[in-house]
Amino acid sequence: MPQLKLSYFDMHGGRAEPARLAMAIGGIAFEDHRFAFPEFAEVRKTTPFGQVPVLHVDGTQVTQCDAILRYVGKLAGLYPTDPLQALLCDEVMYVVEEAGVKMGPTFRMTGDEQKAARLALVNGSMPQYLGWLQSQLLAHGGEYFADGRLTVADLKVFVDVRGLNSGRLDHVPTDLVEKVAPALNTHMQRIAQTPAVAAYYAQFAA
Ligand SMILES: N[C@@H](CCC(=O)N[C@@H](CS)C(=O)NCC(=O)O)C(=O)O
Repeated sequence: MPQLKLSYFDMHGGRAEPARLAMAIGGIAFEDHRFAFPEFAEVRKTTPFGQVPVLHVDGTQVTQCDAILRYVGKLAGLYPTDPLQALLCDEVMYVVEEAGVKMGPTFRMTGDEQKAARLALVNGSMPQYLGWLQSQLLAHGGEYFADGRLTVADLKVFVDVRGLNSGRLDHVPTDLVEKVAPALNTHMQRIAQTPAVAAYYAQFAA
């Protein structure tokens, strides 16, 4: 197994969290390099695009959260080997990532500008992508997004839905998911209760 070091903010969410979960579930040893927000200015000087997450694989640095997630998912046995199931998995991951890209600029806004930008998403693209995710989930049996089992796609959506529900995103109502795609909340709760996921978060409980 390669030496792995994953660098990201010290939070239970965001773009590296699905990869952390995948490695924890798969029992893949890795260095969990977490840093506080004020340290980001220094960390980003060491990354190719001034962005995180980055994964070091035997000392080689790689970027792009979904490429990282797919790679560690393969190591952890959480990425389909069947090409069609892998495609379904990738599709879900890209949809979540695209929604994150739309949300990204609003983190650099404040006040009325942020409110207007976030409400435009809440009333526009967010119900659309959440509704699509829900329909995909239901179309594939309602439990998992692909391969009839837990995959990295489930982890990606789990982290996203938990973030939307958390109240950490000002102007995004905490009941948005429940209103527009309640099956995603049921899915989120089921993933949270998966023994390996529950054990992962239990180790952080004070
Ligand atoms: N395409 C990259 C985007 C990474 C990204 O935007 N990361 C955010 C944190 S979640 C960041 O570093 N933002 C700082 C910036 O873009 O200046 C990926 O998929 O990993």
